[in-house]
Amino acid sequence: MQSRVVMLVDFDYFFAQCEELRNPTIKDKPVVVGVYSGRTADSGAVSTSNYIARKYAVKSGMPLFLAKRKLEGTEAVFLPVDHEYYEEISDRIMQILRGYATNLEQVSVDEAYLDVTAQVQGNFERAKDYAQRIKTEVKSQVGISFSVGVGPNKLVAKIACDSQKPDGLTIVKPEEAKSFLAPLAVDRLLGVGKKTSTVMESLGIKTVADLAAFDVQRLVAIWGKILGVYFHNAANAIDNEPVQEQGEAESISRIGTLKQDSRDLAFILQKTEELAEDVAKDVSVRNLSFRQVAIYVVLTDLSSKSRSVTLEQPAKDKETIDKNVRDLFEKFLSETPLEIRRVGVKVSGFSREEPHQKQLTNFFQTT
Ligand code: TTP
Ligand code: CA
Repeated sequence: MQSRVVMLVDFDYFFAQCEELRNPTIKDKPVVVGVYSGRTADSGAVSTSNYIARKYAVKSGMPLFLAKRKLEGTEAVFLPVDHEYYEEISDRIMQILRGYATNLEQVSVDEAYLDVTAQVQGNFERAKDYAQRIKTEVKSQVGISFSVGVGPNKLVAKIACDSQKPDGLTIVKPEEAKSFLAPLAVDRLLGVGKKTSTVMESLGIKTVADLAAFDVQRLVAIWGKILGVYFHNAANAIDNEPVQEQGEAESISRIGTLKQDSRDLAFILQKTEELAEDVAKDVSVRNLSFRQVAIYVVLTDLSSKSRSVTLEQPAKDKETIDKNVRDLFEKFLSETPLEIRRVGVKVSGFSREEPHQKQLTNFFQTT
């Protein structure tokens, strides 16, 4: 049987890279993005940092005052998180990635699995060129670099990606997969947390190779059938989880910032039509129909508002989005004297429900 070709794409130092994109003059300095709790000027925690800051041992989750101390005497730049902006960048990249894959499964704001088996005809040499092409495309279109791991399944692709960052491209062919995992510590496998790895260590299992060689019946006796078999398979680089679209039953949206604050309907609609085009593309790629159209607005005083309308019939086309967005904005502008700074377009109420297959990863949320 032909092997699947699965990619895991993970954007490099994502929040900090977005900040560099917005302001390239900070690129050569340590950049730290953090959540400021507001109690004192320096209270809060580091979300992420660029690789220059990481040289000074700055880490995600570290208190900001500690990061400041480590970067003393440098020209370090500290910035507060701006999730909406990162989501906007993330959406643009995901949209590009989606065009390169049969299936795309977004796992977080900066990570997605792509099934590209058909696109590269199951060939891992081709997969390398293909991954390079996607990297070049995203870099030139959006300006963001990412690392990518390619393997015969999600498990191997993820670990391959983690092995070389930033701007990495790591290919693990099916016949290399088992030996690639063998020397790694067991806790590199998804689902093997601190508690599990301590028990495993007491059984003499330290590396993935140890786990692969361990009697599967004993694993089942200790962890039960589902987990025991999962551990055995994972250690042997076997993972049949499909790459599948997730969370699409909720909504599809795009947000953008106007070139200048405005109350001019035509000017605003120019932007929302761009956004609607992306939304409509996404809707069509996923073969959905929507029943609700909504707008999202950030005003000059930074307050945000949304308005929505329910359609009489499900629709799938851009014109329906445009028309309803226009109606919603006409009404909205008559209700506020303020200028608009950012706008969003959202559709929801999808009528085609995909059977929701239970994911093995769901078992691990609490470990
Ligand atoms: P990661 O992918 O873990 O990290 P990263 O993208 O910053 O760096 P790299 O992949 O190059 O190692 O996390 C993605 C984003 O999630 C990150 O940019 C910021 C956010 N994040 C937090 O807010 N808190 C955290 O503790 C971590 C680990 C990440
Ligand atoms: Ca990342």
